[in-house]
Amino acid sequence: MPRLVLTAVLSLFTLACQGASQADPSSIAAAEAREAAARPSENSAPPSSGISQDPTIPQTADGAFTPGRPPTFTYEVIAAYPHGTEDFTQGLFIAEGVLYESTGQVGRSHLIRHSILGNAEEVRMPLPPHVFGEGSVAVGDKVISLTWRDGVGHVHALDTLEMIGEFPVAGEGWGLTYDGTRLIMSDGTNRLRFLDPNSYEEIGDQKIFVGTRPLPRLNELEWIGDQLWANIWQTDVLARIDIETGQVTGFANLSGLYPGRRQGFDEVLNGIAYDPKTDRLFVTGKNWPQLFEIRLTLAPIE
Ligand SMILES: [Ca+2]
Repeated sequence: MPRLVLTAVLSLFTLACQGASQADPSSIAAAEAREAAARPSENSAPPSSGISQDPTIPQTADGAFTPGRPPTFTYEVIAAYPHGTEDFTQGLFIAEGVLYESTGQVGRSHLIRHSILGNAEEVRMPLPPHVFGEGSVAVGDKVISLTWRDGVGHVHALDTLEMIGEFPVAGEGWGLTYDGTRLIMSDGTNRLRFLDPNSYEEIGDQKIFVGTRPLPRLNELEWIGDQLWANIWQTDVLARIDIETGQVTGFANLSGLYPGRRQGFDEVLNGIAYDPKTDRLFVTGKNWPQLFEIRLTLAPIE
């Protein structure tokens, strides 16, 4: 099958999802109340043991997604690169063709410039030893990074990765990406916040649903074309999101990508980086031994 450029796939998805149910405000409110009561917390015990699929994702017993629901992408591995098993991946992005990563855990959090694509020297810049690093993204000549529960975001120079500023963050910080106009951040719920890319102040938000059902645990983020892609914490599933409507417009199940047997619940898929200039897509997970270049293709619709 010829390679499908992601931007072309976007339009196919739009057509395929026209039959998806629309959100009803009353059912959304009830579902959100249930979700708030059961809100998980990243980096703590998972809601269930093992690596499982998110129960909010419509799925039949044989793993196929329910007809009429958002369609799925299949994946193909293009290349595999080494990834540090000490690196608790919280952010992954590409700037000027170079791959960057931010990692978590107190005392082990770093901002990393990777050499694995062969176009840069590796730099590992420690974050302050007391913080728990989270998502990150480049905006111009700066890198913006979040912390989990430290109430602060950091600004770094892209060329040196040195910290040059900070800003307050309300609540928890999880994933971060940039759509060219706004920073988009997740906090573990189904609510995404928009931040001004210069002042880092909140300028809006959007709640994410599959039909009428909230999709919580949104984690690392990536802006691809005109859609948002998100990891879903504690799953190997990516969600594609129309940020203007808040609706999920597709899923990519990357189960099977992790090489071998996982050691613990922390080792989940997290980290999406896309280079629009080369149409290359990279993913990895927390403490995964490998980072993958993959290609996503829209699965045939039954
Ligand atoms: Ca990303």
